[in-house]
Amino acid sequence: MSEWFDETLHDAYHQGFKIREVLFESKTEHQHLIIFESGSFGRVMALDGIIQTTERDEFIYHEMLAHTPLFAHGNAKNVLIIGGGDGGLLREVLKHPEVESVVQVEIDQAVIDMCVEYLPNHSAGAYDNPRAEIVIGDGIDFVKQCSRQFDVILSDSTDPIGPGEVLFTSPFYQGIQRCLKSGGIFAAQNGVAFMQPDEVSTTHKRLSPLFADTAFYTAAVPSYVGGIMTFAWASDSSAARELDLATLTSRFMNSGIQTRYYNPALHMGAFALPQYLVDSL
Ligand code: AG3
Repeated sequence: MSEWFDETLHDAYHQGFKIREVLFESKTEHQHLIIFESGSFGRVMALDGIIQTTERDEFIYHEMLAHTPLFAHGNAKNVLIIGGGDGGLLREVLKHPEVESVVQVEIDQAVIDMCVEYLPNHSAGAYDNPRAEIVIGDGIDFVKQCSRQFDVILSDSTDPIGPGEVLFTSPFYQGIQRCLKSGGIFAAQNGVAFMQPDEVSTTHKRLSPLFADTAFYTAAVPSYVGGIMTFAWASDSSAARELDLATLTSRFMNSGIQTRYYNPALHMGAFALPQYLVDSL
């Protein structure tokens, strides 16, 4: 008899993964955590019944969330990551030689520990990198109180349900604004547009009073079902977002960073939105 993992993100539509073996399952201090071997996507990690990351397609999401803002910025020395306990985003950020320090604020120590153990290729040693500093705490408290400012801030949160909900609110975005250096860039996972259509319009409404430049870019991540995943983008200037292909290409080539999804042409194209999203802004 085989067991299936049925994702509970949407009310009347779901995706299922065959479970070959449960590697870890527990109720942590903050949420239900499961890591299992699937028949199709390699190892899979879910929180509160919602797929967070899979071995097979994580590169798409983590490369796009890290490299799009980092290459657009061009000289990010200090980076802040909110969430991202599986370590995949930290791994990609640390590939940038110009990055001197990364602070990662993750609410759930158990997610970090269990992903290091059962999804070791996600962090790939990143948590031992001397440029990384891990803070266990709630991202909203951190951005409200922090005395440091960052060149790039990345929100690698869960969906706006449970512990992740506050990371989509105006008070959180106000905290981001106070922690972002002038010319800095904020990027955040913002849901699958076709399935969670209100997320784009709500985030746009909340970010646009605070930042001169608010935009969205997209990538198709198979395990986030329903079409394109959106990433929110905010900055006090549109200069970084409007860079030309030649500049991005020379930054990418000079970095020596190897990618499997991201490249400069895709970076530029990712900001082109389908008309139903343009109309929803
Ligand atoms: N990022 C989670 C994205 C959740 C998406 N779910 C959805 N809308 N289908 C967190 C983990 C990746 N590091």
